[in-house]
Amino acid sequence: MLEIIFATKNLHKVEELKKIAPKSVEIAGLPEGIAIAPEYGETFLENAIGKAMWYMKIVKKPVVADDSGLEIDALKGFPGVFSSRFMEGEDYKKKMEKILKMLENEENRRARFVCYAVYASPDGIVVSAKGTVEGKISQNIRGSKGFGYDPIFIPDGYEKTFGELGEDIKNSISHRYKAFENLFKMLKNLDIF
Ligand code: ITT
Repeated sequence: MLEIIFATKNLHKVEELKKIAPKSVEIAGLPEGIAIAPEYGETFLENAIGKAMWYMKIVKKPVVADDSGLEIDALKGFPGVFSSRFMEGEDYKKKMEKILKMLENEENRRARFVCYAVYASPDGIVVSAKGTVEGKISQNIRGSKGFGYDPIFIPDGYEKTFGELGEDIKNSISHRYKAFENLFKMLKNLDIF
């Protein structure tokens, strides 16, 4: 059994990955009291590598990290890499209300969640994988399951938001599911577990 630390300060992500990861991998959270990784990259991939390397150097064990976000076509990809930092300190209800306001009268509601997952280990191996889920932004905030922008994102093929659909469906189609499925496949091919 390979133990991998999910190097994130977002506990919702850890809970999701515990359900997504193959049985042969045990996912643990970060120990408490570790300084938060700075996020200054311009792309998801730069940020994901930056987080994985930052935390791996501190815990000195294999880690995975992800950088993820919501890209809205009518807003030219915003909030994208700024999904977490947009209106920092405000709760997600306020952030979602602001986004719905920005999309008022906008017909094009196409959007996607993007996730870059990165594995890094002290022996110098770094592997990355990407996952996306296409969908659209709802007209209002719906549902209270999941986290972040889940209550305004309707994945293609469904009428409900991730906030309404719940974890079983989300974890079988999400950007995070696809990115980590790809990542674990690559790690297996490299005989890492
Ligand atoms: P770490 O950097 O510590 O991992 P974080 O939450 O700041 O935690 P990110 O920088 O990757 O992580 O920001 C991603 C943000 O994008 C996240 O806070 C949500 O607002 C949004 N997001 C990403 N995945 C999401 C998902 O599955 N459902 C809803 N919102 C999501």
